[in-house]
Amino acid sequence: MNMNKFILKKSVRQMSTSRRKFIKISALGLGGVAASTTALNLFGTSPFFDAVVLDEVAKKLHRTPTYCEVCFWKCAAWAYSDSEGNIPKILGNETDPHCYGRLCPRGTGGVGMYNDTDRLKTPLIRKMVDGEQTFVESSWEEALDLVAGKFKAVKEKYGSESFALLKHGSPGKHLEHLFKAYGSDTIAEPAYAQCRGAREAGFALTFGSWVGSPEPTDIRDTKCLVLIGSHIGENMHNSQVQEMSDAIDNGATIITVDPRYSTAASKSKYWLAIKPATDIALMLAWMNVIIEEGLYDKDYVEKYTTGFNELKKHVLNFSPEWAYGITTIKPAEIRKTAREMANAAPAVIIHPGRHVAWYGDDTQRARAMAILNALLGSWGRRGGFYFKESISIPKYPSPKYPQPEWGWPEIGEKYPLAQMGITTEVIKASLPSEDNKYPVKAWMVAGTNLTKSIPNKELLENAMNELEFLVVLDTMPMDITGYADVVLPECTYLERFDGIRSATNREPSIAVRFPAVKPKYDSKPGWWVAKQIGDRLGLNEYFDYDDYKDVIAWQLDKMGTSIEEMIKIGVKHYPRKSGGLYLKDGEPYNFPTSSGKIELYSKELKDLGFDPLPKYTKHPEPPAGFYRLNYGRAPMHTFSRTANNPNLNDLMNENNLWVNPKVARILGLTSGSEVWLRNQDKVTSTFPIKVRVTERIRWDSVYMVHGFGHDNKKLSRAYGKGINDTQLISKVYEDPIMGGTGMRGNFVEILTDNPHNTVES
Ligand SMILES: Nc1nc2c(c(=O)[nH]1)N[C@H]1C(S)=C(S)[C@@H](COP(=O)(O)OP(=O)(O)OC[C@H]3O[C@@H](n4cnc5c(=O)[nH]c(N)nc54)[C@H](O)[C@@H]3O)O[C@H]1N2
Ligand SMILES: Nc1nc2c(c(=O)[nH]1)N[C@H]1C(S)=C(S)[C@@H](COP(=O)(O)OP(=O)(O)OC[C@H]3O[C@@H](n4cnc5c(=O)[nH]c(N)nc54)[C@H](O)[C@@H]3O)O[C@H]1N2
Ligand code: SF4
Ligand SMILES: [Mo]
Repeated sequence: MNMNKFILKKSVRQMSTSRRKFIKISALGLGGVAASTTALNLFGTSPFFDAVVLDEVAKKLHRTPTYCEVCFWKCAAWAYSDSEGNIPKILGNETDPHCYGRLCPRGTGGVGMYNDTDRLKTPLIRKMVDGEQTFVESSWEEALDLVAGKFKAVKEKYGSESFALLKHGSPGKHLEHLFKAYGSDTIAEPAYAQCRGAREAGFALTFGSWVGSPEPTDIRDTKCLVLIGSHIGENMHNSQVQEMSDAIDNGATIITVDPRYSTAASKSKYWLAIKPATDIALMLAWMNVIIEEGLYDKDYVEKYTTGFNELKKHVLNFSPEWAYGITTIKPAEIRKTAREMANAAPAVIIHPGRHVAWYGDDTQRARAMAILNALLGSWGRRGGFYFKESISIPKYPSPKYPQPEWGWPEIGEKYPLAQMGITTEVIKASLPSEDNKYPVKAWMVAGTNLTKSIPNKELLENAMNELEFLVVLDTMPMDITGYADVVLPECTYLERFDGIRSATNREPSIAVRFPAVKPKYDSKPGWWVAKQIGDRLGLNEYFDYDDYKDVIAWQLDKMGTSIEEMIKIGVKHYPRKSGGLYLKDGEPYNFPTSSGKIELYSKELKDLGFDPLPKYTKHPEPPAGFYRLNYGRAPMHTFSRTANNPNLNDLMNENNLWVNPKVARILGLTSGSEVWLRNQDKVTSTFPIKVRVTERIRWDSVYMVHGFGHDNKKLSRAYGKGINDTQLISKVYEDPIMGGTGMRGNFVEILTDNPHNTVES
């Protein structure tokens, strides 16, 4: 035992001396590329999503209930498999409120995750071979023994708290259980500080509750949907896109505020091509009009809100004329759109957005959105926001977790209203320094490709260099795996059991994920990996089952159903228990804020030294010769995770740089020209990108789809295709309220000559 410990510590040290050369192994051969012809007519009358059409072939196949893992909307689906282990089709579950029986193009193409021959196939261990660091294939036994040994070593040397879990998606849940049992609550995910954290903080401050996922937006019944930088239609969150399509058919007014002519903008009555980073000014002017013209919902404001007088005073001078100078939106347009919203009220939605880590004042921007909704009385009203409900999944018996001495809340203590771990703070805590009270020494990374999802690559790489141990659990040889000491191959969602999905929606429902096929290669489910490590750490009591199926069976039984029933239905609905979907006329209602009211004026923010009412702050603008780097989603891809998916890569295999014709003329660019980008901190893109000249982007910005420009040659389809926006996001604007990392204040110049041909300083 002691000997073992000594060897472990020694190898930990050896690891840390020659750290951490990014391992690129030459590409494997191209796998069979499956074709997919999903209709992408997003808002048209013909089916824009894959409809539930069971052809003769599918009828002969075996169907298994699952929920999709291509993004985090988690649509319930049926995987159709044959006896040879092929999955010819995945279709939406008709009774599922997340998808209404139709998957988006990514969900349909999800089978590409299973078929991708570039997948991780066996555990890999970083070793020195002929003086070179390389990955050597290993057995699960060897890899898990090594990983468990590191868990023990870190615990003995520093305490369990020093082992961090950075995770996203389904595997994260299983590993979170392992980490908590082991004594570490040092846990974070990019879906908070890099995504929706600021929105949750802003809405919680105002209404007392998170927006959550799916957003409880009553889009199907709305009369007016206001999208502020939320590009539903390219952002393919399924039921939202379908409900928006229905709302358009029913004559709802769409108002889109976006510096880019998005798909949503093209379906809108009003497209407000706002100057980037000025949205708070627009919203203050809208409040000004709504209050000055008496268009707000007086009964609702009187009954349910507090701080109206302060708000009224605050917005008095923020006229549309004032906002015009800031936003470039004409005063008449501001007035007209404010009146449209008020006309539709309370069936109006100022959509809270989702990825809101933009400029650092993001919680305040979310507050402005929340306040507008409150003025129009849309929260708890038909066509506005409904009161969501879910059913809780019974907890499988397991001992109490030990209490760690510190964890994510302490690491993020600088940010008083952070409600989840802040990835970037965990990363900073991994840099050794005298005054680091919370030293992080090792990471497990599961289901998140940090090198693409976390801004400030230098910080990330420095932190990874300092780690004593880094283990990555992934399905694909993504960039992040190149930094690992041990890589563990997870099987895809189509090959495993996972936790029961409880939907927070108009009514509660659950969905299950059962394996449709056996795991390919030597890959294993995340639950199994967690249990194997747990057992090696003597935490057997926390993993008191042989198969995760037993856990699910136990939980389903407690919920009045069974594996047998769920195999047949996939989704089960439960009645609401919390009351109506909407407020009844004049119904007394206690909002879960400290005052019991919707807080237009936030005393909580005031007490913490922040602005109690949102105000506009000017943000830096691109210097001459530079353009603001804007990014977003494409309907057929999810972040970086689908770039190599054979089906989805077929639909789009690289990103383009949207450039306004004015800029193209000045720089002599035409559509298809290859350019490189260099940002304000002299970071140059590794790869080039093809230009797309289009009026759809303002002249002060350029735009690209996030998730391309992969560095790892093992991704045979995605390697070197397009530019990685994250690489160019070296400047981060921190949200002082909740620790979000604003990423939209980076500026790039466009290089027409290959900068990598010349000697760079
Ligand atoms: N520059 C920039 N940065 C961003 C964003 C942006 O738009 N631009 N968006 C932000 C937002 S909104 C979010 S939510 C985050 C998302 O950030 P991430 O969750 O990190 O997103 P992905 O790039 O999809 O990385 C997911 C990883 O999970 C792996 N994976 C997929 N399925 C499985 C599985 O079943 N098991 C395991 N173990 N691994 C799996 C994939 O191969 C991939 O490596 O990024 C944020 N960061
Ligand atoms: N197909 C697909 N769909 C997805 C995802 C995916 O990867 N692929 N990811 C999902 C996830 S996790 C998230 S968080 C959501 C994110 O999706 P959303 O929350 O809808 O959008 P964002 O990525 O924040 O914003 C992108 C839009 O903001 C605009 N924009 C940029 N700067 C400004 C500005 O200063 N003001 C305004 N008003 N607009 C601006 C851009 O032009 C672009 O149209 O998408 C989800 N849906
Ligand atoms: S929205 Fe699309 S990718 Fe996301 S879970 Fe649903 S089908 Fe899958
Ligand atoms: Mo996100």
